[in-house]
Amino acid sequence: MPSCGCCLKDLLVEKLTRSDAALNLSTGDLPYVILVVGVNGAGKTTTIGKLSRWLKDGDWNVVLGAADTFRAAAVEQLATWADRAEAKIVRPEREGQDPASVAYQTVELALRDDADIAIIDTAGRLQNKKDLMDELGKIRRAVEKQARITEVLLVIDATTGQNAIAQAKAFTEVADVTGIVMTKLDGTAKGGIVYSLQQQLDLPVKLVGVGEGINDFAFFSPEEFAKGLVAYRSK
Ligand SMILES: Nc1nc2c(ncn2[C@@H]2O[C@H](COP(=O)(O)OP(=O)(O)OP(=O)(O)O)[C@@H](O)[C@H]2O)c(=O)[nH]1
Ligand SMILES: [Mg+2]
Repeated sequence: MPSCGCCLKDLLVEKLTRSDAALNLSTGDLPYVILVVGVNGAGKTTTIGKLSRWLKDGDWNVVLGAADTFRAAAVEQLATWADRAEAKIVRPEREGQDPASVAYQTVELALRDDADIAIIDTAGRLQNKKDLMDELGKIRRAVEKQARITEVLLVIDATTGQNAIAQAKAFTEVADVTGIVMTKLDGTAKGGIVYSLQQQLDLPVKLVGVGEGINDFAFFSPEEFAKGLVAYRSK
């Protein structure tokens, strides 16, 4: 392994650069459906808010689906983000409604409204809770009755450490994850796990979260990431 920071950075950039890192928004097969999954508190709802605003600013019409139906507060949190992002939202008709049916209704509204994108928020779930993990399969199947799923984004908190690998493995098995969102990279965590995720699981990191505000996200840049990581290691 080269010892100078500059060579190390270049090597990292080379290893981290992938052709499938962009969001899959060019097939023309509308509406694009994005399913957002992950463990509790990883940053799913916040990421959806940020992404929706960015899409709206790019003139995409977005519908959000509040398929986290267990807590009324979760629906309200998504509704607040929908307001900020000027997106429509499909709410459950009652607390505890089957999340798969909310997902179905979200795609239904997106089709009816000629929306470009439907983004479905899901409840946080631990990867070792079989029932909850199976529920993701049910949500997928409900969506696929009407549309293809374009992206399944797995949101991972950068402070998670090695457990991120176990999370990614388990979610990929049930939900066919297409990309990772690495949140909370604004904190002390430098997200060294990004490298392991890409290498061990062959999953691209697509987005990163760098704060709690609506603009605090970015598309993953191997260059920026490697710079930060190498600077951090050499401190
Ligand atoms: N610093 C920082 N905080 C973040 C980031 N993303 C989310 N958060 C915070 O993390 C906390 C949890 O975020 P949520 O978006 O509610 O996470 P969630 O995955 O939807 O949580 P559940 O629905 O409860 O599973 C909130 O306080 C967010 O403001 C980020 O990139 N940086
Ligand atoms: Mg949430």
